[in-house]
Amino acid sequence: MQRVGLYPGTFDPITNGHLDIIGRAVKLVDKLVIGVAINEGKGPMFSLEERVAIIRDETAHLNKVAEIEVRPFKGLLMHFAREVHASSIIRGLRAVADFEYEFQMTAMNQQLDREIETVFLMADPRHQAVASRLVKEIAILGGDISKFVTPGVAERLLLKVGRA
Ligand code: COD
Repeated sequence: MQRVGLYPGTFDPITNGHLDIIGRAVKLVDKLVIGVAINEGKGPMFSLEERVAIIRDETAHLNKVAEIEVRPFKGLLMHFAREVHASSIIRGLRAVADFEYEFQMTAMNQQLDREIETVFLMADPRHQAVASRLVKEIAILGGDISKFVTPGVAERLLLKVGRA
């Protein structure tokens, strides 16, 4: 049976930290679904369509390792996980600060569906501090974002904040 993993997130925009997790996750599953949450509450800078398109571009080369599908979703994560037949949910852990949030979310999700395991991959030390929110702030304030995102993402981000 095909092992399907689901990597959900807001990805506003996708960073080198997210891409590192994706690059490692594709080695663990036959198919990786990257679930892009609408997450209007977070007031995303990039529209859902833009975030999906960026991720498709940035992960196309990984399709040779495992099948990758980038899909938007709204509503409950566990409903979406069932819809895509995921047996695991992949999350990245950066620091202790992530732990409490992730722990609570996983505990709640497990109450909703005990068949689906959440798997945590530790952030690579090189990307441990990278967060979409901070990358956007640096871009807006005129800093160099080239260490945190790919050249393709940097170009779109600088365009978005009027620096290109
Ligand atoms: N290195 C490694 N991992 C990283 C890095 C980095 N530098 N940056 C981020 N990550 C990880 C995050 O820890 C996370 O695991 C993942 O990448 C995605 O991160 P984000 O910030 O893009 O996405 P989130 O955390 O905002 O996503 C939250 C969800 C959309 C998954 C969540 O809100 C959700 O499930 N929403 C659906 C509604 C629902 O089901 N609610 C009930 C929950 S109990």
